[in-house]
Amino acid sequence: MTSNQDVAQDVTPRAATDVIVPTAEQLRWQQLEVGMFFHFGINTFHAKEWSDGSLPASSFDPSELDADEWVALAVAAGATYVVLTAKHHDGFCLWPTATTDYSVASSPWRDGKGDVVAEVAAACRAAGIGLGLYLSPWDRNHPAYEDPEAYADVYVAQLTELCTRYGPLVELWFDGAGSEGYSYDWARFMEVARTHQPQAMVFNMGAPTIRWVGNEDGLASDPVEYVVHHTQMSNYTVVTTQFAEALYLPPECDVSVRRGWFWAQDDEPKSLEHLLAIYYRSVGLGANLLLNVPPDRRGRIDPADAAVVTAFGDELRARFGDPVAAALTRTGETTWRADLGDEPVELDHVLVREDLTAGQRVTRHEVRLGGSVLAAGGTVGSSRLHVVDAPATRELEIELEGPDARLAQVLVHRTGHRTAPVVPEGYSAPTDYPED
Ligand code: FUL
Repeated sequence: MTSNQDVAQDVTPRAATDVIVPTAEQLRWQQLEVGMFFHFGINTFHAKEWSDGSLPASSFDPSELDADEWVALAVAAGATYVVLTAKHHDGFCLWPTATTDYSVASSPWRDGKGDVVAEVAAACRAAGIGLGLYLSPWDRNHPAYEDPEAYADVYVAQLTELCTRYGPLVELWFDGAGSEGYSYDWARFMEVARTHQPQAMVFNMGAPTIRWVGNEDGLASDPVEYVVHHTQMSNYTVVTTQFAEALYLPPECDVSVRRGWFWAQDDEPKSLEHLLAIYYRSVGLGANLLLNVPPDRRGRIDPADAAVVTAFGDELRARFGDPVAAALTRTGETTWRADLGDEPVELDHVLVREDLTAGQRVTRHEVRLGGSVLAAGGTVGSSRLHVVDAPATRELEIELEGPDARLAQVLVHRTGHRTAPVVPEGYSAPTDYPED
C-alpha cells in the first residue's frame, strides 16, 4: 500500500469538541481546489523578490502584456480562480489608485493609462473563472506607513478601490510578511471587505475565513485541520496569531512554480513530478492549492513555465478526468459500502470526500477491500486521495471515525500509476528574508 498519510504533523491541533459549521461560501471556496497566483509588479523588472519602494515607476514597462494568456494558462492547469498581486510589499500599485503616485499611472506602460487589475479581471470574466486580489499590508513606499492611523486611511481607500471596481472577488489575500509588530486597523479593513465583497474569502489576517497552510512549499500534512485556534504569519517568522475561539479556516497551500515568486532570468520551473507531488499533498489532502506562475518582463508567461504547467494540467486530466463514482450505502455506525458496478473495476487511486456541511468530523479513516486495508489516514475533508495497490473489484468498504462523521463521495481512478509522485529530496522554499 502506498498512501500520502505518512507526512509530518500539522502544527495546529484542535480539541475533539471543536466542531464548527462552515459557511456556504467557505464550502464553495473549498470546492475550487486549484487557483493560480500571479506575482507581477515593479520587482519583475529588476529581478528582485522584495524591493524597498524606491525603484522608479518608470521602470514598469511590459512590452506585450497579455492577461488573456495568463488566465488561459490558469484554465489549462485546471485552476478555477486566480490571485493577482495588486500591490506587493514595495507599495507599487498595479491599478491607477488615488492613494499614491507609485502606480501604473506613473509608468510608461499604456502611456500611464493602463490598469493591470482591470485587464486580469476582464480576462477572468471572459474565461469564467474567479478573481482574487493580494494587497500587501506592509507598504515600503507610502510615507503614511510610519503612522498606523494615517496608513489605515490609505489602506481602507486602496481596499475600497479594489473591492468596488473589479466585480465580485473570490478572495482577498493578506500577506503577513514584514508586518510583525505592526498594528493594523483590521476592524476597518474587514468592514470594507464585508460591505463590498461579503462573499470573498479573507486570507489569514484580520477576520480570516481561510488560512495559510504554514509553508511556501505547497504542502499540507495529515491531519489537515479546518478548525484551528491560530494562524501562522509568514515563512520568515514563527509569530502566530491566536484567536479567542476556534475558527473554521480551511488551508490554502501557496507555492511558486519557480524558486522565486517574481520572474527572473536565471530561475527555472519545478519539474512535472514535483508539481504533481504538490497536488497530491495539497488538494489530495483536502487543502486548496494556489500555484504561482510569474509573468515575465514582457507581461507574458515564460515558455518554460507554460510548458510544465500545461503538462501538469494535462496530467491531472489524464489521471483524474474519468473517474468511476461509487454508489454509497451505509452499512453500520461508521461504515459504508462503495459499489462500483456489476463488473470489477480496475483502480489504483481512491478519492474520498467528507460531507462538511455540518463541520469537519472525520479524524481517522480506512479504505478496505474484502477486509484488508488498502489505505488509511487521519482527516478526509474536501478530498482525500490515496494511491492503492488493489485487484479489480466491484466494491470497497469505507470506515470513518469521528463524531457523526459523514461520507459525501467516493471516486476511483485507474491512472496507470501505483506510486505517489514525490517532492525532490531536500527541497524547501526559502525562510530567510529575500535581499532588497
Ligand atoms: C511571502 C512574500 O514575502 C513573498 O514575496 C510572496 O508574496 C509570498 C506569497 O508571500 O510571504
